[in-house]
Amino acid sequence: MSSLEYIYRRVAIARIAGAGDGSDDDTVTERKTRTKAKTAKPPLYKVILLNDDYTPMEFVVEVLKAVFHRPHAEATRIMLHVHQNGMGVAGVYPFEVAETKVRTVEELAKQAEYPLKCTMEKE
Ligand code: TYC
Repeated sequence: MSSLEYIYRRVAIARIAGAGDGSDDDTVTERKTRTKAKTAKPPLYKVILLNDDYTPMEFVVEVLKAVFHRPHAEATRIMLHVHQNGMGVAGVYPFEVAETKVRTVEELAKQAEYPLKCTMEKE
């Protein structure tokens, strides 16, 4: 008997025996069906601006507009929040984006010789 014939016979026997319908005694090995949709969820990081006594308010507003793409009114609101509360969230991003924004803010502040500081924190 060829191996193909052998397989056909096994299948025929299994059918007659009531298998071949996905039941446990089927000859086919099955993988567990995925029951939950696989949603990739990258961790997000808050970019936090810190208050200080020397960086001008207008400079912080311009940074929020240029680096964090905040409209003028929202940039002003965030800056005032930081001014009054000591710190505030400028934006929330995946790790590498947040890292780049922190570095950009620090570079702009350094160039302008202001002590503006910025950190990041996992959400
Ligand atoms: N406190 C600063 C001032 O009075 C303004 C300021 C706001 C500085 C937000 C930093 O992240 C900051 N000029």
